[in-house]
Amino acid sequence: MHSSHSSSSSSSSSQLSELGWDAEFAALFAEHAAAGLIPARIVRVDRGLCDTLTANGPIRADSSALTGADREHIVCTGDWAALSPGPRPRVVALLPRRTAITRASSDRTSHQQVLAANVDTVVIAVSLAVPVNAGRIERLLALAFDSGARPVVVLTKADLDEQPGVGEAVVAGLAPGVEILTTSAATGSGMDRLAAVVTGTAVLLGPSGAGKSSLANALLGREHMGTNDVRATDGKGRHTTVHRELLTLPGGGVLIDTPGLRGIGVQDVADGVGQVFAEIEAYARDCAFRDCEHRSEPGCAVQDAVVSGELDLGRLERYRKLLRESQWAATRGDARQANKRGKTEKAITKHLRATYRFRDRQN
Ligand SMILES: Nc1nc2c(ncn2[C@@H]2O[C@H](COP(=O)(O)OP(=O)(O)OP(=O)(O)O)[C@@H](O)[C@H]2O)c(=O)[nH]1
Ligand SMILES: [Mg+2]
Ligand SMILES: [Zn+2]
Repeated sequence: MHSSHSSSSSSSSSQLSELGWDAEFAALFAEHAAAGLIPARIVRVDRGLCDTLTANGPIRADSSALTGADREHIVCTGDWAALSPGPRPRVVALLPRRTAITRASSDRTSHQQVLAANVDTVVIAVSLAVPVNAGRIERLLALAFDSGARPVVVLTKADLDEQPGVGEAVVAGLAPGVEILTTSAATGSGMDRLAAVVTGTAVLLGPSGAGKSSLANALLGREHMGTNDVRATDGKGRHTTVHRELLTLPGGGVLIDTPGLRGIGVQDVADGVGQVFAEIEAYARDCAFRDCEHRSEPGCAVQDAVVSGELDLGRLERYRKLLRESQWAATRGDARQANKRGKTEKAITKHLRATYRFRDRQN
């Protein structure tokens, strides 16, 4: 991106920029740099240790100092960390996350689990070899939108698609305005377009067996991530990938492969839900009552759209369910404290993004 002129640091800074480093992160890192710490991007976390990439290549560092009670601030793949130099590097601090893809933890506590940090694009992998699961796609879209990253739906295994065009049409109805790509890692079709979409940092999300690691390998041009057959009986994967891992792509860009997600709980993502179901919220603006719940109230424009066949009732029900789940999780007593903090961070992130957009326009 930035053409670096010959200075002593030009080669190392261009390597960092290949990992997603930019002027904003550099500014946030200034005090760490002054303290003699080294910027490192987290590749993979393994209990108290993590693999990182730095301007001087890979470094394995001890991150146990940051695995405290505050689970949202546990080091995560995609984070930018400050490492202490020396023979036994330690993660001393994390930079504030520009975005974080977060789900409600599967252990049903109030905690949020960060799946990937500092992500620009969320690639939602959907297999064309099995029936489309509408609710799962909408959930993943809500997480992606709410994080501030840009979602893209990538339909995989086009070579196994028995009804070409049908999956595309169904997904287009679930993801209005979202780019949808059709790919096959087996034949290579659509991979050029996918490579063009993966700029900055992208994360692959989707169920086990969807073909995420196969896409990663195709983009890498080598078999780096293990892949495995799905069970013939139900098309489900075997959870082949068990760690989140960050990969640098030969054509530029950074890709994070993740293990298949079983459940995707949502918490406090009303903004994201509103973006996924934008057409429902647009109808709702014409409801007679401001607090209309779109059930049997008189003058409900949403129910009118269902009656006229413009809006699918199933989609309306999934919208309600997702909003309810998002709000319920966010208002549980033990979650309130965590959310207050989350809200502040979200607000800061949104403010920062607005600032950068503004700055971009000025350039
Ligand atoms: N025919 C065909 N098979 C594919 C394609 N992409 C992936 N597969 C197969 O689907 C199976 C699952 O692919 P993976 O890439 O391991 O799926 P994954 O999403 O990474 O799964 P987890 O790591 O378990 O989350 C493997 O047997 C792949 O060979 C494709 O485009 N066409
Ligand atoms: Mg995998
Ligand atoms: Zn209504």
